[in-house]
Amino acid sequence: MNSSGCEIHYVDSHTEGEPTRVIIQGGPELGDGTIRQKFDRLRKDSDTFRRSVIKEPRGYEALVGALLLEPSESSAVTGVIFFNNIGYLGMCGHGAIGVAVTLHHLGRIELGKHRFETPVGLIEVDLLGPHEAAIENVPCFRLESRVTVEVEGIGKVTGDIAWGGNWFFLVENSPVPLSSNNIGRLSDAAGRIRKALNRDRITGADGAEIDHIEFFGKPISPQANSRNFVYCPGGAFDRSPCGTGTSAKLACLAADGKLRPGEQWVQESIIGSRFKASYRIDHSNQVIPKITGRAFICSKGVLLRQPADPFKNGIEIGEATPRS
Ligand code: PYC
Repeated sequence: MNSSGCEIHYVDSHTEGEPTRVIIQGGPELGDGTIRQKFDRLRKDSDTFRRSVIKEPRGYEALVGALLLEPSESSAVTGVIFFNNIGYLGMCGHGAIGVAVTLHHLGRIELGKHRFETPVGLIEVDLLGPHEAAIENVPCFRLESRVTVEVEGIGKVTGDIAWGGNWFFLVENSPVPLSSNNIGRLSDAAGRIRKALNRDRITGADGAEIDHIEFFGKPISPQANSRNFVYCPGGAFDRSPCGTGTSAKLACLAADGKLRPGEQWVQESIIGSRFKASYRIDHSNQVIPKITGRAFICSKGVLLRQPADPFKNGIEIGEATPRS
């Protein structure tokens, strides 16, 4: 290490507006094993890495990080762990599309089908062009339908609980009009709903926290079936239609018999960008969503963490200024 400290090499992209920072060099040493085991070690022993990459002054709230790692599955071209401003994501749909486009930009993969190993399982990625990829997600399902919760300042809110690679509470009729002028009000409503779910101990399977809230309404584009707003665990909103959120939606549509296998669903985001989505049923009768979207490279470079920098591990808003 010199006065520049450790160097972290990255490529930034956006997938339908939602940013992904792919770490291609300079991540922590996580030993051998599966991506799930490396994920557990990263969370337990090296969380300063996540904070320094995502939080200000090197990152920002909306950014999702993707740490590339050696996969344990021989069929996978890479292992990947996704993380955000407050923690880690089991899977990330927009992020997986961003990783595929980034690997192609770096000359590491050709167009065509590939597999990525994630902490929640293997996903299939079909790189359709330099700026477009389709991901086949892990099996997704609806856990419960029409769950009603009393929310402070809003009243009763009813939604479905579904797994799309992360846990979602899906509210069919948004309590606030779905306009990008209303991001503050939408975020406030979603935050209150998440608080009410926690208060009433309404969870995903095995007591898992429902950390994503998703609102739906009528789309603006005639080419879309629905518009959404997705509130992410750290308080940011998803600029894209959210890959795992769209997967959770497909699981609900399939459970309600409203979308057949192979039929297309176009999900519009709060900023008007779109994912094309469909699903198939696998041999064990599980819903396997496919999400197609575009990603573009925005920048690449090197993050520096100088040893003397009091904010080399990111700024914890609400915490006292660190002293050396
Ligand atoms: O695309 O799955 C997604 C996602 C999750 C959180 C932000 N984006």
